[in-house]
Amino acid sequence: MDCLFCKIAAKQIPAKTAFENDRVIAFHDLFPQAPTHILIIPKAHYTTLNDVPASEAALVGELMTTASQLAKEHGFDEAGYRVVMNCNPDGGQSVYHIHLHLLAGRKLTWPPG
Ligand code: D5M
Repeated sequence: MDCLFCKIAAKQIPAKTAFENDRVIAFHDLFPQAPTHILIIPKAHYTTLNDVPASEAALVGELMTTASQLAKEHGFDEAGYRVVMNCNPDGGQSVYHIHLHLLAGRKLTWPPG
């Protein structure tokens, strides 16, 4: 499958890895929108959030708990951070393999654009 993030998960394309286990890999965004901007993805391919069955709820939960763990490790848990998953064009998704953005290190504005 011609998927950028599958290739990163398979180490066919380099990325700066922040965390990895059998199910999940986290790596630094190539075009950071905050001082710390990490993407957390499942190694299994799901094109959008719409494609994740309820049976994989634990996997999506693991993306979130990985984000909070990384926030703690980087010292952002008290100051705060944002996690966001974009879905389809109006949601701003540009890479079609689900990924959770972890953004931290500056005061983030709300609502997002
Ligand atoms: O987010 C897709 C994100 O993926 C966006 O913030 C840029 C990032 N990106 C694109 N190519 C790479 C590579 N090669 N390494 C790391 N990060 C990358 P979306 O929510 O789909 O717009």
